[in-house]
Amino acid sequence: MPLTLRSNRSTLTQFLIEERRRFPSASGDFNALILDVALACKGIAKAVAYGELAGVMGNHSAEEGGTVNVQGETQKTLDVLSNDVFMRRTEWSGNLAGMASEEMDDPYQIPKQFPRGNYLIVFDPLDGSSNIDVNVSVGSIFSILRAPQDVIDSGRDVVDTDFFQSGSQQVAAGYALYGPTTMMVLTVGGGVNGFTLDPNLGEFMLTHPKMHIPEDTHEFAINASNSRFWEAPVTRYVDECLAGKTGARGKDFNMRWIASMVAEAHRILMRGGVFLYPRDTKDASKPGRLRLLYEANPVGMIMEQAGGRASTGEMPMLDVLPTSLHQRIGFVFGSKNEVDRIERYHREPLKAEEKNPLFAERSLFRD
Ligand code: FDP
Repeated sequence: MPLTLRSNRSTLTQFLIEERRRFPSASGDFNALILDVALACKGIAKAVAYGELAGVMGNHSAEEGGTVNVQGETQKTLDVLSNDVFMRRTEWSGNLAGMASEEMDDPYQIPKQFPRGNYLIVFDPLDGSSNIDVNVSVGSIFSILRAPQDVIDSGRDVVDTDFFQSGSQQVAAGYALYGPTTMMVLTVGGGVNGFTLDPNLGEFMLTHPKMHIPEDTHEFAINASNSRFWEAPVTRYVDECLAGKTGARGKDFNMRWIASMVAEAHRILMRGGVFLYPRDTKDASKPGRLRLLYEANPVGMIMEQAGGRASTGEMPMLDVLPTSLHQRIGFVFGSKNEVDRIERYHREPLKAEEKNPLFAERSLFRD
């Protein structure tokens, strides 16, 4: 058992206070908000850890209010519970003007009995939750934006368009990962820092200061069962990785797919790699699977702040101007040189044989 009380690591609170000293005019509201989010994540971590013992596994029952969210996805009991924890822990403090979540169709209004503040929070309360029943690591992702000035001045209810800010306007972004240890990874600009939840103290302790993603990698992550729907530049990239030493890349690659984006993001932050959930032709109504506001933007900010990159495949993710609250988008992130390469493949004109992946020189379908 580690002697955590004698450790001289910073707590998340200490870290935030020390950061704030660099901005003497800061009110402290922002730090209070991050600490509320951290408390929400500790609560969700507990619920996830108790699992079946707490009776929180499986699908959310129709009797309790429905089973499908705005995305058309089956809600897990833990999705609904985590969403509730996030709302309850952050709505009361007077720091938020409104919030939006993967699990709610419309923006959530801060109840009248509470004061309204200067920030908006957007979150995915339990990313990777379709895997929760098989005990795979899942997490919560959040993005903090400034509320538009007229929202702050008037105190009016928030509407969808108030959240339509590009990722580059995020004030902070982070995720909690509920894995063998519970971690919180946070950027408030100026780098990325990782905190591990000390179960003895109930505090997030700074264990991974100044996280940095290696620029090169030999690991890629993609759901290969979608390969027949990929666009040619993605097929080209993956085929070259699969060809390994014998192909254009001249080195062997390893593939990973946890199917829990927050866990993949963490792996990439720790040791490099590239993740692709690209735009594809599987479903014309869905230009990508992942959501811009509460998945791609916060993870994108973390990647860029850690020296990696985040892209739609064609352009920097953080430059995209959102057009809807639950907008889906192709998402490529991780080691800088790989993401640059994938963007370059999207820009380069295609050779005839690359236009149809079935006939690509090297394709997953080739005998
Ligand atoms: P989930 O729906 O379980 O929350 O958020 C979308 C996501 O998980 C990502 O975390 C994950 O990478 C992806 O879906 C998994 O998609 P596939 O089922 O296509 O592998």
